[in-house]
Order: sequence, then structure tokens, then C-alpha cells
Amino acid sequence: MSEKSADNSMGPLIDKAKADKAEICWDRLDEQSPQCGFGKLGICCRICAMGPCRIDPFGEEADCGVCGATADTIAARNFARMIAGGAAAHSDHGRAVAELFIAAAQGKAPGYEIKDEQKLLQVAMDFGIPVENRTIRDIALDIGKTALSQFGQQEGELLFVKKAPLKRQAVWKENGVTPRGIDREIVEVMHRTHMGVDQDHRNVLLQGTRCALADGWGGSMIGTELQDILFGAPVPVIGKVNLGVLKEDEVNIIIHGHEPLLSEMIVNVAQDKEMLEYAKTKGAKGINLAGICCTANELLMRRGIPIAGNFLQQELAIVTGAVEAMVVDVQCLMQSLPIVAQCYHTQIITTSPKAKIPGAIHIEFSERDAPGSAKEIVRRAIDNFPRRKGKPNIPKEQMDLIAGFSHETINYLLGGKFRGSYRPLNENIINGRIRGVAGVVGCNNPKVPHDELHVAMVKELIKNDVLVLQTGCAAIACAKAGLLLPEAAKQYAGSGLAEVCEAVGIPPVIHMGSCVDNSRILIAAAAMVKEGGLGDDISDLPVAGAAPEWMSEKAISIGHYFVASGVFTVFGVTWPTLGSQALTKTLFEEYEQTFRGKWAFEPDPVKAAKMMIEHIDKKRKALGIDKARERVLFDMQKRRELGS
Ligand code: SF4
Ligand code: MSK
Repeated sequence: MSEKSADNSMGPLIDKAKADKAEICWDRLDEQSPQCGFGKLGICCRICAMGPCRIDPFGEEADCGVCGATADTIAARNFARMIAGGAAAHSDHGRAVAELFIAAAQGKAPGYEIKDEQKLLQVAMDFGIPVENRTIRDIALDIGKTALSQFGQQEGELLFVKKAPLKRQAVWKENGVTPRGIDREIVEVMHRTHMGVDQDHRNVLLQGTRCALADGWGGSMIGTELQDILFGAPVPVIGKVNLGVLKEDEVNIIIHGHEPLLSEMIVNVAQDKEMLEYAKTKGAKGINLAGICCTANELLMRRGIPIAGNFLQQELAIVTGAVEAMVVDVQCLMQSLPIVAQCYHTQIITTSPKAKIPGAIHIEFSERDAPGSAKEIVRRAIDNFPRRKGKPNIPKEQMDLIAGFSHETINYLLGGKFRGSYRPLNENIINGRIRGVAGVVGCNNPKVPHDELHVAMVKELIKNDVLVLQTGCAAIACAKAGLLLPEAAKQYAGSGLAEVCEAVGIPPVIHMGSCVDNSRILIAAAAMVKEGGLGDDISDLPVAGAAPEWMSEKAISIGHYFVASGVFTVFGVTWPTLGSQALTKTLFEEYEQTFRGKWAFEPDPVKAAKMMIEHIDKKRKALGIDKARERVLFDMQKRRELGS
């Protein structure tokens, strides 16, 4: 095992990259080290030309910027801007889905259609759109237009806010953070963090909070719900994960990024007989698609497409020498991809007008002719197959996993088709077989050993009977370690959780999708509250959240909307407000009073898991169900009840 990664496929490829003189992110991290201490602590500011300014964390030199801004103000502005960046990324993804959705409903997007009518009717109900005696297309058009209007809405409340428990909605109202419109909240963060505007760190953070909520209960939720209608709500699917899914004798196309809009079409085209025949003329036995990052999660869940890897594997996939084309859309794309690709034969193809990279080929996705763009891309990849430089070096590592647990699936799996409900989950939490639920999500970061923290944290949680929900690169990390299989329950989970997993036939670690799909976790939490028996707010639930290897602004936005929704959330690696004691206290302590959720920072994943378990136990005690857990005994009668 390499010190850089817990994944055995990585060490030899990192060595190969060195031998091939392909510079990868760990080399660049070395070149960047030591990194700026002021930046790490969140107390440097360059938002006006009187600066850049930096605050001495020890109070010996400058204690404010040229304009008088203190460390608290600067750190709060930086933190709020991180939220705005993350919320913008998720929400602009949601907007792109809404736009495609409208075009599909109008019949102007060839190749796309409404796949999930049941979910369409559900979302129509959420939006208050009439459905009686109307065609699916008419309803869809209204849904698309209503969703799109949420971005530019100026007053009132976002429609999905109503999906939160009433008590949670009241907390938001009391604190003046109910999101009005998605774009409005992002713009207001940018305004209030401009030089010389909001200079009270608590007030800056409140707007950051409203912006994060506009992401979780707005932009991200719109992205998830509309993608489900357009491409089908995920159902459990068996898949494969890790670089071993690449095939030596086939054309390998990697799809990387976040928006599944074009890649859904690439999946169709790659299965086309004409394309398969064409691939054969170039000496390939077939066309093999595999994903990286969240586009991978989207395509695995809905189409069973294998996952080649997570964030830190994007460059190494190219280093295998087996990838004919890497097709990227938006977010988490390293600018180095075309440079690494120069050492091999891989073509990097950008597809979004919002994300071009020097050195890449640009084939723009247009909803008016998505099959055309997809064909051009697949053809290019096939043409590139004979240009491989020698025998590829594909690692043997690959693992099976089960993915595709949407809120709807969990409901069905737990309650059955005719009595779909979260009742069995709540009951098993109340009787103590399941101690609590944890969301472990987020990225990789080369500052910490790749995947190691995810796996260590999740193992500690399931060992202690905590059911784990995952999205993003965290889900991919644990899938590679074999934790997303039902068998993992027996091997790694505590006896209570293992019993439940065995009875229901689920893994102890549940894959719920991509980064925007963290909104599914919000909906699951709201459903647990609605089911009853576990309090009347998300903050009453024995649940916790974490991102042990985070790196992106999106992770901060996600973490903050979980905290503002009442969830204790702990991040690893580094924490961006440590230069301001006051702001850190607001996030780590005061938010527990106001929002009944709070942040914590703990780089050790096992210690962080223990903090989550402690929090879960505190909530169990407050609910009066801590005794039930002590009494759990798994006699034959109990086993029978569990299986019934
Ligand atoms: Fe410096 Fe204030 Fe300008 Fe920031 S806004 S760069 S702290 S003068
Ligand atoms: S892809 S945001 S590295 S999870 Fe969603 Fe992975 Fe983080 Fe990107």
C-alpha cells in the first residue's frame, strides 16, 4: 500500500507517472509546500486594491487590514464566499437540468424523454401543479418552468423548504434565513462580503447560512429531483468500481465531472451497433465506458456503468495508458489533465461552454443535438484506439458494489411496495439495533492519504451499529474497500446493524448518489422525522454528518446546509476559520443554540467517528431511547420479528 493512498491500485501508478515524467497532484502539492499559513487559517484578504492584507494570528503584528477589517470579518467573508461558490456550482448544475427538462417537455431535445412519471407526479404535488386531465408533457413543462423560476425568485420562500419538518422551518424563520431565491442568496453573499459592507461576523455568517440552505433545499434538490424524472429515479444496481474496470482490448472512454446530461447520451451511443462495428474496424473488441467523480455516480446508479475511480484517480486513469478519451463536463476537473495526457495518447474533451481547459478538444454539448455531439465524441475515441503507446498498464483492482439507494428505494425496501415507509428504520433505531445514522460524504484531498480516512471512519461507525449513508467520492472510496456490499455487514458491522442489514438485504453503507444528491439525505432525514417516534425536528434525530477528506467549496456549502438543518457535522484535513476564534466559536458552539446543529473539526477519522457516536448517543438519551439500546438481545424470537 502506498503512503499516498489506501487503494492498492494507486501506488504502482504513482510510480509509473514518475517514470513517465507525468507530473501529478502529489508532485504539485510538494512544489506548493509549505503553503501559506494565513490562507490556511482563513485570515488573508485580497478583495480590494488596498490589500492584500493578512492578520497576525498571534496578535503581535497587524490585527486588522488597511480598511480596519478584523480577523473575524475576514474569516467570515472568506467562509461565506466558499459557501456561495459551492452553492453556485450545485445550483448552476440544477439550473442546467431545469433548462434541459423544459426543452425535453417541449419536444426540443431529441433523445430525452420523461422516464419517471411517478416521480413527476410527486414533484408536481410538491410544487402545487395541477395534474388532473393533463398530459405528462404539460405537467412536465410546468414543473420545469417552476423549477427554473426558483433561481430568480426575489421574495417569499423556496418551494422545497416545505419538505423540511415544520419545526425546522420555524427555526429558519426565527433566524431570518429562510431562502427566498437561489441566485438572490448567492448574490447577497457576494454583496455583503464586498469591501466595506457587512462587517459583523455573525451577520455575514447568517447570509452564508441562508445561501447554503438555498443550495441544499433549493438548487441541489432541484438538480436531483428533475434528473430523477428525466433519467429515472435510481433503484439498486450491482456495479463495479476501481481502475481495474478499464479494458485492455476495448476503447476506453472515461466520463468525468458532475452533470449527467450529455453522458447519458454517450451511454446510448456507445451501445449503438454502428459504433461497435466501427470500433472493430480499428482493432478494438468493444467500447467500454467508465466514470470518475460524480458523473460516475450518476451513471452507475441509473445505467450500471462502472466507476473507474474518485477525484484523486483522474490523472492516474490517464497514466494507465488505456484511456482513449476523457470526456469532462463541469466541476472537480484538474487543469493538469491535458498536460498529463501529453505523455500518453488520451484525448481530453471538454463539453460545457462553462468549462474549457487549454490543451483540451472542445465538443460542445447542445440539447438540440445531444446524440450528434455524443456520436462525434465516441467516434474520436475509437479513432484514437490505434494510437496507444505500447501495452497499457491497467491495475487488477476492482470491486463489486451495490448503489442506487434513492429516498424512494429506501422507503420501498424498508416498508414494501404497498406500505412503503421509514417505520422499520425508525423502529430499529428506537429498539437500538441501529444506534443512529451518519452521512459520510465529500472529496479526496492529497494532503491526507487517499481514501484511508473515509474507510477508517466508516468502519468505526458501522462497527458501532451506525448505518452510513454516502455520496460523492466518499461513496467511491468505501465501495473500493468492499463496504458497499451486503456481505460487509457480517464482516464489519456491529451485531445490531448486521442483523437489520441481513434481514432487509442491504449493505451497512448505503450509496445515495452524487454531490447534488446530498439533498436525498435531507429528504431521508425529513422522512424519519415525519415517520414519528424520533422527535419533531431533524436536530432531534440520532444522526451526524462528516467529510473526512474534503477539499471543495461545495463540501463547505453541503456541510453548512446540514448544520443549518440541525445536524452535527465534522470535517477533517483542515479547517478554514481557525484564524478567528470568534467565528470558530460561532460555528462550533453558538450554532448549537440557534440552529441546534454545529460544526466540528477533527483530522483523525476514528476520533471524529467517536465524536459522531457520542453525539448520536446524546440524542438517543434526549429521546429517552438510550435504555432500549442497552436491553437489546438477539434471541431467536427477535430475529424472526426482524425478518418479518
Ligand atoms: Fe485589506 Fe480591507 Fe481590502 Fe481586505 S477589504 S484587502 S482587509 S483593505
Ligand atoms: S466529485 S466535490 S471531489 S465529492 Fe462530486 Fe468528489 Fe468532492 Fe468533487
